[in-house]
Amino acid sequence: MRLSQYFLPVLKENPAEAQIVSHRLMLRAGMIRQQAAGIYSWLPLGWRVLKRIERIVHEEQQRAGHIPLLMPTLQPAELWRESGRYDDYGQEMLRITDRHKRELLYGPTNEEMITDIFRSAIGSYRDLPLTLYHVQWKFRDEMRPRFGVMRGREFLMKDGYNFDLTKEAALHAYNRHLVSYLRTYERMGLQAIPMRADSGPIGGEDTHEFLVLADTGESEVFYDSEITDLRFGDRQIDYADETQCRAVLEEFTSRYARTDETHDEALFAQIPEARRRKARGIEVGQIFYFGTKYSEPMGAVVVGPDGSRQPVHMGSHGIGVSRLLGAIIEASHDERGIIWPEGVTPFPVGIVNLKQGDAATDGACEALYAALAERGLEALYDDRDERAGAKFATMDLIGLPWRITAGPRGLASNTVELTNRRTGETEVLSPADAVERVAAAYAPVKAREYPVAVG
Ligand code: P5A
Repeated sequence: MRLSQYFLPVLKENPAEAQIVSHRLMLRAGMIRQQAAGIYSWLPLGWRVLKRIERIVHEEQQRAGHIPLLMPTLQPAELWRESGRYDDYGQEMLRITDRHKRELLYGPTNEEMITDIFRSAIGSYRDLPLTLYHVQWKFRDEMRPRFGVMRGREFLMKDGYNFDLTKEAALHAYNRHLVSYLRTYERMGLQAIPMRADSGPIGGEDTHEFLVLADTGESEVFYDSEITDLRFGDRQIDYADETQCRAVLEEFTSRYARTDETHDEALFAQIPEARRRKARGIEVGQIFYFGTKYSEPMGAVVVGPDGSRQPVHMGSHGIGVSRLLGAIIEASHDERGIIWPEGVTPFPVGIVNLKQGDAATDGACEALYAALAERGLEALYDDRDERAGAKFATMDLIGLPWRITAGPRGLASNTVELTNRRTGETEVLSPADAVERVAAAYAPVKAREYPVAVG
């Protein structure tokens, strides 16, 4: 992408309405625009990152054997009356009446609708286990939408739902989700810690939230510092293997880690004092097992192996896809701007032309651009007629992990500069070597990809 032809409305001033750094930087980097309280347009740069994140979510869900579909944003009120949640959900639910006076709502979540889809098609235990998921916009009429995409009213969520014959099978689905989420967040450069939580309006006893530690987080958390040493890494997990999935759950949940809703001072006091931590975190996902809470009232039953009809055991599992942009920026920025982890960056590398209009420099930049594209790396090429300082400031603000700077002086000896956004280190290399270095930096990112048709 050539910057002269792109749409990147960066702001020079700090927007007054933004209280936290991620919100400020998303506005300044021209990623989002607020259209109403808690409702945003995703401008081209923000939309690219959103799509990167969504893609990783799809890949990891499908790696775990979960099946994508798409449900609508508007739902009929009747479904929610069947489960009893139409009244329970309260003011957070946006209720709509159509021209025929039919009651609709903008879905805050999809347990009822997926249960309806399931019961319309499945009647035998032979069709289980089944996990369906989608990535779709939700609406919650939050009392206090704030911090940009962190607490929006319209927000993008990945929500998945498992259907199993027994509680044991449904708990395996729970564990499988936990494993897939650990891998998902790490691919985004995040450490998200599973913590015992409260299930709220979704229901059930078993639930974990995934929290990214950050001072600006809305949740208060308590944990054993040892938990922050755990990494999922590149382990190969057989998602069908119950023992393997359970072992990961045990490893990541056996130490004390709870949100304030479930915090227990007496248990916490048993941890050696030096390891006790009280902090704040951003909730980027939550998994639930709620048994037959929806299947029973809604009649989602299957004929079991013994011929009896039984309600299926279910759970639901959510990732805050749009909130993740804010969480990643909170975790990865400096005073000059965003620092994207390589897994989610909108462009892998930027090219800065120090003398636009100089034939040799323009030619070298075009050649770099083409060589990177050949390696599957789409650069953002700053080909505007601007001062070098302004170009560097924009690149630093939007946070691409690598920058190649080309000017007449270096090119005279066939060199360019390659700068790492995180460390600030600059190497002087030939253009060909710079391309090789960038390609090598992205090799591990590409190695983690999983081929999927949807995403
Ligand atoms: C699980 C999937 C559910 O709704 N039903 C379907 C279950 N869980 S949840 O915890 O309530 O939401 C899942 C994740 O969505 C993100 N989230 C939000 N993101 C931005 N703005 C909001 N107002 C908002 N509310 C929830 C969180 O990351 C949450 O973990």
